[in-house]
Amino acid sequence: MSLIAPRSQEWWKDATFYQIYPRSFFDANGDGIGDLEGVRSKVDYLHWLGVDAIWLNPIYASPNADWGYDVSDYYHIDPVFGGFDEFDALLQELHRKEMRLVMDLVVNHTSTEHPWFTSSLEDPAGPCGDFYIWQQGVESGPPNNWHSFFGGSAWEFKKEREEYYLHLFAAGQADLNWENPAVRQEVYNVMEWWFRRGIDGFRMDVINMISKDSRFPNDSRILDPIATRGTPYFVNGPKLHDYLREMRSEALQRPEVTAIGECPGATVEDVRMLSNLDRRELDAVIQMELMELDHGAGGKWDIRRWRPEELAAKITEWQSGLQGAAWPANFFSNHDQPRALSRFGDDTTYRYESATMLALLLLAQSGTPFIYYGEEVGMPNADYDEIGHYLDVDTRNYYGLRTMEGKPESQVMETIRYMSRDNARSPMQWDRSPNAGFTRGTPWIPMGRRAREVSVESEQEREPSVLQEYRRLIALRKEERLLRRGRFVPVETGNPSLFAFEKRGDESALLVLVNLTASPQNSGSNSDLQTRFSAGGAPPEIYNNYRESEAPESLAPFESVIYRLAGGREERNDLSNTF
Ligand code: ISL
Ligand code: CA
Repeated sequence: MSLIAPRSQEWWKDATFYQIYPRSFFDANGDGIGDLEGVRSKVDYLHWLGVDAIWLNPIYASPNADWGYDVSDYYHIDPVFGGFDEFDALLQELHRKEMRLVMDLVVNHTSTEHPWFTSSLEDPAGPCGDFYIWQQGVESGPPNNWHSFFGGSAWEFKKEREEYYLHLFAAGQADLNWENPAVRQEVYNVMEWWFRRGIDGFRMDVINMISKDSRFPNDSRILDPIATRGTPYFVNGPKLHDYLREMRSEALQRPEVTAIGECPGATVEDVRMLSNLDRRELDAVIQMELMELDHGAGGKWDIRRWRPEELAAKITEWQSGLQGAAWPANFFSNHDQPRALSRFGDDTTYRYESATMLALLLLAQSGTPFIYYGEEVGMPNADYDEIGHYLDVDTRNYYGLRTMEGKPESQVMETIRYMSRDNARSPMQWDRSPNAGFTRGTPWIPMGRRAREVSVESEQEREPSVLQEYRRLIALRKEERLLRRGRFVPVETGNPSLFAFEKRGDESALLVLVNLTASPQNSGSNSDLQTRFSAGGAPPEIYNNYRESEAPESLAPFESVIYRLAGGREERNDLSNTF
């Protein structure tokens, strides 16, 4: 049973989301590309799993410079995914099961094949002339030194206009000029059109980058040569809050829809403003700090080692920092990141243990959790060993730039095998048949290296399994309000490999205790943790990913436990359990 009543307000706060990269989920017609009919045929599975809402990556018409994040028509579905019949059927099927559908809204930029761009290019004095960010070059070079997220200058010259246009991402993704009210109106029209079609909200792509400093200053910081340049002038730009407030009043008045913003580079302070519970610009913010744990000074391709206590500290910082002020969106994986299991866990020896550890950490945090397709079966990185198998523009640009500079190919590939976005874009693994049951054709991107080993089928047969534990934890989260909304209180364990926190309410509390490592760990003496256990022995466990356990004295590799603590009187006046 879904927890969400139809049209209830703020349904997203108690919902567990599941993110679907439609190209890779399930191919119903055998052309090798996942499609809407494929998603529809798996709604029963998602319902069985217990998720309440789906976030679908872009399905709009697109030339695929960045797999759908370069939209050429917001009012059409890319025919490889199906048409409106298939879309409406999927939406209906989800709603029949009381599940919600959130779509991607990509309006920081459009494809350079969008008719607005063509018109802007060819007719500067026409209605779309000012739809994009056009600037004169400086001394026969680009207007400034900003660098695209995908490498190289963020400016592209067009001889038709004798000007450069800005692209914070690929050259095929031109940034829209939000200063122009006509652009903003077009965006609101798109939103309203999809709301009328019946969708339940948007996940808004890089929405914190829509306002640029229109003086376009050089970024004069001393930076690693491969780092993105210019961010202080377009991340959280001068008019961002004005635009979001206008968007709320023009396009987001319906109480039943949600607006979740993706905001790379946002700090706790930024998010306390952007999704402030009173200001309500955005309902929740997807921020990236946890994903930057293994980034060095040069950014994502400059990989650094991270320590378990840093992971714990980041979660603590965000859970505590947003408390009472803003609504968190929590995730460990998405289509832009390596698989969390391969990154923060151990995808070989302790695949089950570490995948369930991450499941518990995700689902025990307050806020809205997002599970990424395949995460629930413990899919590891795709780990392709040839550059030709990588189809992501960012990965290919990185390969091109670095090998051209003379960096050894083996080193470049090692980095790519760890960090490429394609690690998490390989097809969903359904069963043991060829192509793991994803398609009867040839998959658009190769199957992950270990596709035969891990699948929904094999995980459903085993007990316990990653999949069964996800299902159990999703159900537990529905029963236990404290998991969803309890007040987060960090607990000192005296051991940097052990992460513990309470989820407190007025009368009772849960205690979460997690071993973040592949070695057994003892819970320290004289710690905060011991005081929770001292009175009357260990409290009752309501979850443990191990069936036999010596917790709390000693935790096996990645062992993860939830205890129910008796309520302390001192909590009586604490009203903040509504996060
Ligand atoms: O994945 C990244 C770089 O490879 C991130 O910097 C990512 O680009 C950033 O988080 C913004 O992501 C979103 O917008 C991009 C798109 O490529 C991503 O897939 C999307 O999630 C541009 O639309
Ligand atoms: Ca297909």
